Amino acid sequence: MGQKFSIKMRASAHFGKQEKHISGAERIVEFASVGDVAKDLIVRAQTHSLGLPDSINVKIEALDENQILTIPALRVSAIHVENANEGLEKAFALLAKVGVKGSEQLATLVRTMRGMRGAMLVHAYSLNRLDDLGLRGVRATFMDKIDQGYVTHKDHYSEALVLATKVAHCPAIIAELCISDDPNYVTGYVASKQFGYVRIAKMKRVGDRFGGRIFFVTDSSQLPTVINYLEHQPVLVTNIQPAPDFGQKASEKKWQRMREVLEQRAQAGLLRNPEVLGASGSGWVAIGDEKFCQLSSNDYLGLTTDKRVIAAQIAAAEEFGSGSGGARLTTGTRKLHRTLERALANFKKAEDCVLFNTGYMANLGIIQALCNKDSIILSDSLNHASIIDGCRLSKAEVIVYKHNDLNDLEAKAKVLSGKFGLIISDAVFSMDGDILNLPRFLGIAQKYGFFSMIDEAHSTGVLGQHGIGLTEYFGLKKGADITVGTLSKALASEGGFVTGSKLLCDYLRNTARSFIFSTALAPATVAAGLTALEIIKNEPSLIEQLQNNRSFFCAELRKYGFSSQSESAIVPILLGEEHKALAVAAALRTKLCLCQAIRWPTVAKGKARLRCTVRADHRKEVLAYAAKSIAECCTPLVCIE
Ligand code: WAQ
Ligand code: MG
Repeated sequence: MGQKFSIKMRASAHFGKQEKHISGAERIVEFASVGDVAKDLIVRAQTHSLGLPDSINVKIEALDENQILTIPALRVSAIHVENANEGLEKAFALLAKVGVKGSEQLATLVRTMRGMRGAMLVHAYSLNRLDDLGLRGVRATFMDKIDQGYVTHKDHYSEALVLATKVAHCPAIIAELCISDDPNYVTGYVASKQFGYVRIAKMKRVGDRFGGRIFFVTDSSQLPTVINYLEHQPVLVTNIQPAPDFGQKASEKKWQRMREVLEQRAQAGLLRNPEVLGASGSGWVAIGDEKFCQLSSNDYLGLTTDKRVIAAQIAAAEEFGSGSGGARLTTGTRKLHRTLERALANFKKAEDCVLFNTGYMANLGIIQALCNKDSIILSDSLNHASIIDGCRLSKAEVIVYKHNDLNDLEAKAKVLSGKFGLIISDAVFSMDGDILNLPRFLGIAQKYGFFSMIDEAHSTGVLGQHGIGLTEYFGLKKGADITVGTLSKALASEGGFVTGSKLLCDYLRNTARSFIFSTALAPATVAAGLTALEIIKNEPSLIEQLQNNRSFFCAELRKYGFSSQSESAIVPILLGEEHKALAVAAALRTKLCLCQAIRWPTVAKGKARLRCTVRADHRKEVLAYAAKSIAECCTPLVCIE
């Protein structure tokens, strides 16, 4: 064997004065391998999931052959535990065996391990920290395993076993405790010469950001020797055994990730478990034996319980059957589908219309059909998930602009002018209720040569004197190139649609995959939408009623100190923390108001809210009562608006 060299790699990224650690690794290799291994480590730095480094340090030094200690790896075992608490308990019990006692103190120490670069040296018996190196801690270096075949990816287990073996052989260190600082890596270990390297399946919950290492030192007078050994003594570890697993059967193990995700969501107040609602009527809904004021429905005009809509639905089912029995391009198209498409085109003052099965599928299908990997899409940061998913599916380059910030949009559009692409925005943002500045939006699309696309899910039947939507609201002659709408909100049925030029619609019927490969909407569903549309056309007073209710409700809320100003039917009350939103919603339940707490992933984490929706069929007394109840339920808490 020839002379050995140590190779160390450290990669980081700089943000102003701040340095972010990306990746670090070290090897001990023979001279002939230095080049290859250095290259592997650099590639590892360049491909780390934490991001691209802007600085990579590689240090190569010769080692004194006589100095190198070669030691066999600690013996390894693994413990399966159900959760992090049990894992820590098991870890503390093992440490107690070698005299490191005090579960509570240890638990506190563990929680303080955050942002550490090295290990804490802690007195084995008093549990006081001995080093004064703060977040830097003490780093064990100059170590590697023998016969490793230079794997470049990070292998948590074998790297940890090498370190643990070196540390366990340090004079005056009796044991080690390790929890990864990677929020997704929950397996940790305790190690000592006495009980070996014991992997513990869970030492923290997925998502927890703490992590670090503690080396337990028996004799504080030995501190200089300890630090010198850790920092300078080269160690090669032999006889690394494959990672022992946790004794779970493979058939069990594959389900583990699902359990963990649900567990973690539950802890964070993010687990969904929808309420089962009963009968509904004008502005109310039953849950069990009680009638609630319905403050969370998108049935903005209250037409889902309109007798005419329901009668049309029944008649269509009786005539055409309960389902359409085929896709639109095969055997699913009935006269009703075309009639509704023409009626919608007419209502939106467009040449043509294509029905989709949901608004979600409309966005998915349209965006994917229009754009490919050579296109660009400019998309508002708060656009609906269906738009985001459509963008992803299209493989286009997506440029997200600041929410409703058309200066930002214009700046970005200007740079990209000349490319083929699409600018997309919700017309009314579903969780904030704010409205797109359509004239300016269309102006930008026109000026820089992009398609304009808006999603009028929450403005159709709501905005403009006749409920036509944003174009009418702004008094424009011509709307966006591509206008998406839904039948499932003001139009009291279900399904999505797009209106625009005949060329656009012919193109989509031939290329939009979510249209082509879905069974056509059921005739009854189409008939309900068609009837609701006729009602809206004949009774614009419904929209006026909705708008009156909306301004009344906002004014009532303002009486209690809220800043509610919405122009749409959506009136959000921002609460921030997820548990807080859940608490207010629960309190409102006791007052017979049903108002949904909206949480991640529907809105950003920490931006949970009540999403109140006003309907045309809410009575004023009920809205006044609801506003008062909301104020009472929010009072013990602080709203962030
Ligand atoms: N010397 C001292 N402390 C270190 C060192 C080092 N060379 N490297 C890391 N640490 C400390 C530091 O505080 C880190 O924040 C913390 O340890 C965790 O480091 O069998 O991945 O690299 O599957 O995130 C355990 C493997 C994996 C269990 C541990 O540690 C298994 C891991 P990480
Ligand atoms: Mg780490």
